[in-house]
Amino acid sequence: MNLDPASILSVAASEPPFESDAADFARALVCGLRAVPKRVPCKYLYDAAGSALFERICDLPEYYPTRTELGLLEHHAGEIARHIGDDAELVEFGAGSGVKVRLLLDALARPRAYVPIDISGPHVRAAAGRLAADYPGLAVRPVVADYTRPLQLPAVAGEARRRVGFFPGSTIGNFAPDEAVRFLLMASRVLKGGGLLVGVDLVKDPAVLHAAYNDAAGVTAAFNRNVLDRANRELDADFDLDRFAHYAFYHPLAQRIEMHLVSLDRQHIHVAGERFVFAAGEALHTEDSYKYTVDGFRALAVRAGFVPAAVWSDPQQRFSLHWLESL
Ligand code: AVI
Repeated sequence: MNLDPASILSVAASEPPFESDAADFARALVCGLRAVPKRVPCKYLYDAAGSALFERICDLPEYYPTRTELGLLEHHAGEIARHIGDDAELVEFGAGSGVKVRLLLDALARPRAYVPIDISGPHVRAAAGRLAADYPGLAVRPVVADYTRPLQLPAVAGEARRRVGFFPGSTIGNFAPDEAVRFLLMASRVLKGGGLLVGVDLVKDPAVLHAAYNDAAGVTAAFNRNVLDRANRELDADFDLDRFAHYAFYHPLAQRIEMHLVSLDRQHIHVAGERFVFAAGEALHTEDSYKYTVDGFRALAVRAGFVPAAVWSDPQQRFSLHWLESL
């Protein structure tokens, strides 16, 4: 394997094999429909339509994580910047809309480079293009990759003193705890000598959590059902969306929201040429969203070799931002 930084960057900047294409989706969905209970990995919720619906979720009155995290970034930007230090290279796991990373970049002294990593080439290049236009002195180096897999990054930008990761939105909550440790182990390796700023949703009143995943406008339900629509569009499937109910609930012992699509009657479905039966009431499990206590998340980070150095949370203790050092 050629690990020359230039070649890594050029491989990573090409289109496939990293795009989550129809063949990947077909394999994952068929395999998940054969399983008991039926499931599909949550990353397939995010095609263009799913990503647009997720952006609408972020603005919903019931969905507190996005605005709470934005508030934390705004209020504590100076202190966060002091932890990160001058002349940093910022690596974002997932290419967001850019709103959150701009708050960080604006607070940092001489940020040298921004490296957004995302599985979607068009998405990461669009995010990179927008940032590059607004921050002329910043080296913007998008990487097309699945950051849940072992990751090789290009060498730290020439003038940067250390590499710092940014993983906002509590996306880490969509990993099971053991997967989260695996991700954090990889992150602590690529961020050695720097650190990671990570957003983590907190355990709280189940009624607040329930409302956040069962909004009155039905946007989360549409986001959930979109995975079936995507299968119809991409895999020649024949899901009838009206025969599946959005079902999201909080499991307090597991500390997670579970999201499912429940079949309203007995039905047969075809996906990629294969036939599947749903019993009335049978569920397709589409997502988990784990919630942590502050101490619980710090313990998880320690298992992955990080040193938890600071944490910020809102007065209602709904959301937390952790600064973890990788020595
Ligand atoms: C992206 N992720 C952190 C969201 C969450 O809250 O787990 C995805 C989401 N699913 C339903 N609503 C939002």
